[in-house]
Amino acid sequence: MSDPITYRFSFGPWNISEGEDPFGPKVRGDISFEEKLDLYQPLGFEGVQLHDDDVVPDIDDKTPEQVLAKAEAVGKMFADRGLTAEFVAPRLWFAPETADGGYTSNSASDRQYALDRSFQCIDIARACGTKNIVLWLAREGTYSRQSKNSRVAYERLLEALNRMLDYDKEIEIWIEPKPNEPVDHAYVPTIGHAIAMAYASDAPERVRGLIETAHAQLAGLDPSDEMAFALAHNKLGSVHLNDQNGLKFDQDKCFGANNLRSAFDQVRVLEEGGYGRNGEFVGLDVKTMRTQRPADGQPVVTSHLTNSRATFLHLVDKVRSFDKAEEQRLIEARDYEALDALVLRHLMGVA
Ligand code: XLS
Ligand code: MG
Repeated sequence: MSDPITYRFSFGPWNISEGEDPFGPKVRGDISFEEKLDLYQPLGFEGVQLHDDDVVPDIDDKTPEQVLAKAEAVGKMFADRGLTAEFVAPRLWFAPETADGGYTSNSASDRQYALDRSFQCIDIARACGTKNIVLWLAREGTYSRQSKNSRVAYERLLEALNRMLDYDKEIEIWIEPKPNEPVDHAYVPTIGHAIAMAYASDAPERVRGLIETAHAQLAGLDPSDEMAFALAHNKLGSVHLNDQNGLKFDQDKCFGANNLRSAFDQVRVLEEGGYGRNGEFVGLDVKTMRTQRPADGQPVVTSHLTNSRATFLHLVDKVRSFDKAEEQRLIEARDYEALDALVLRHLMGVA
């Protein structure tokens, strides 16, 4: 028996929010990037998930030298606080050049912008201390099927992947699939698509996936099976644990808040699959409710982060303390009703 895994946790600065949504403005006070970084360790987190412009704000208005200098300074801020940059993702959905997508845009100059921005993101990642690049392919898809040739789009995505892999031979790229939002249909909706892209690339060993619970649920899939599929291919770069109440907008609810059984299933697959043994982070991608007020004396809400982390750890205990002999007996007896009830009773803490 190998030693139990000690899990390390990460979140992104966007997970501490001021409550703005498409229907209303901020409801909580502003907080700077630096102040957010100060919160990580006390909350029990050591990994920082990043977008390129979280590291270097106003990136498009800066010279390459200014961009690098800023990224190095931010790397120092992490080191000073005992933090690790987990990954950097190019934000290819904000600039006017990405209105029609980045790598799959119909405009050649916009596709070039996306590639240049991705190369710059790689430089930023290296300068602030990580070799991991996440591609959440936000606008790589369509609102109207006739607007793009999807076969060509897949070729363009693969070419972009290969250009990045060639630009820096040490980076890893983790594709974060999501089926919709902001587009109607995205080109890489599931981990199966992402892993197919990895194998088709010029460096399959350097392309993996990042699975977000809610994204799998939005695709109508079981997040734990998606994670198991990636683990079986040794391609689970990271996870974004959260939850989702049905087929709605991407809610980023607290882990386990909507479906505790599904959260247990995910933790079980991760724990039993050895996730974390190679330094992988347990990443969260959770938002607090807009209604939530900060605790007394605090400028921001962080309880959604600590609650999600605590739920994960409680579920690790539940996985470790599950009656494996009884599980095996019920599997052999093909009594899956009893097996299901065993899980529920275990989660409820009743005999
Ligand atoms: C959005 C994504 C995003 C990524 C990072 O739905 O989850 O937050 O994790 O770009
Ligand atoms: Mg995410």
